[in-house]
Amino acid sequence: MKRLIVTGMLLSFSMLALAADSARNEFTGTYKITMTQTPAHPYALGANKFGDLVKERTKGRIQFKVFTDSTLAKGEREMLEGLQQGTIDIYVGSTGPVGNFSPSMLIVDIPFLFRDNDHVDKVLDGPIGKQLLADVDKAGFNGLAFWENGFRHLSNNKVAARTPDEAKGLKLRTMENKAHMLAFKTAGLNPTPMAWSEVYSALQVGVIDGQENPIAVFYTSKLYEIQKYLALTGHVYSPALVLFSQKKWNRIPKEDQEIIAQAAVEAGIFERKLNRDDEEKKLKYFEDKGTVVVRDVNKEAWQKAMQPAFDEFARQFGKDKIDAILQTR
Ligand code: EAX
Repeated sequence: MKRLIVTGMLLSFSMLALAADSARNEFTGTYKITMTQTPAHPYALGANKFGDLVKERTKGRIQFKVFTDSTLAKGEREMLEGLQQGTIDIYVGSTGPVGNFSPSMLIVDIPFLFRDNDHVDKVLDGPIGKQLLADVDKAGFNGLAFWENGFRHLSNNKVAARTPDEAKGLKLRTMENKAHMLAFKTAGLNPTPMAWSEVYSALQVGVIDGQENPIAVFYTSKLYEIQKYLALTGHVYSPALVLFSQKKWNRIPKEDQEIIAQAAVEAGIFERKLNRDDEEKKLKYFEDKGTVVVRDVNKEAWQKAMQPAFDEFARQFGKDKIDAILQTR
């Protein structure tokens, strides 16, 4: 009798396991990746790669569709709100507005925090980056990987902007990021937050004088057509994130979650490399198109002018956290 019960239990256990197994292998899903950037931007090329890897490794059961140019939402804040509500599946975008949802993330957007790409990779791929990614959980996001937007430079139609003094009073579009806004305000500019999809036309009609973004964005969004000066300030490094809506994520079987998470990291290595390639070639291209690339920027002057903002956020986050980033080698 006892043996019968045990055999019966074993049988039903293995049947359960079998059922779970087949449910896993039958799981299908199509998810939309949304972004503000164009199909030529490394975000989009990285997202295509991400989708290819997932499709291949799930034998087509899980597929992604990429929606560029803010087609699913007006800006990155709206995309993040959509993730929380479950109306947007996947976000590929900057960390810029993420600090408004997951407060610890704001630390990466402090000006003059990262020295170079190598420093960036060590921090974001190390324990500090892992913790920041884990923290976004509380905001209703599932953080998959850090990609990159890049070091940001200042463009405008009025002055070379070698120093903040020269750029005084410029009406500058920024992201909805407290650290960026305070940094430009303390440096004497007039920061104006705005969704990316509105920036090109706002520059065209002169509602704003300038904007700040990495070289890849200046290139793929053709800002050289409408901006006279591009000053290579490199005032802040702008990471990018791949975030999944938790509402959607939680319905995906664990094995598939692992495939997706791994693919996001691999596609990120590809995306960062693309983003960093050919910067000098792109700068030459801007010059050919008539934009003055200001290479002799007085970086120390910019850093000094933004120091009060740095100190303010260093106080907020704690010296130990800032030092842990600065001292990463
Ligand atoms: O995430 O809004 C911006 O300036 C960002 O750099 C852009 O959307 C890329």
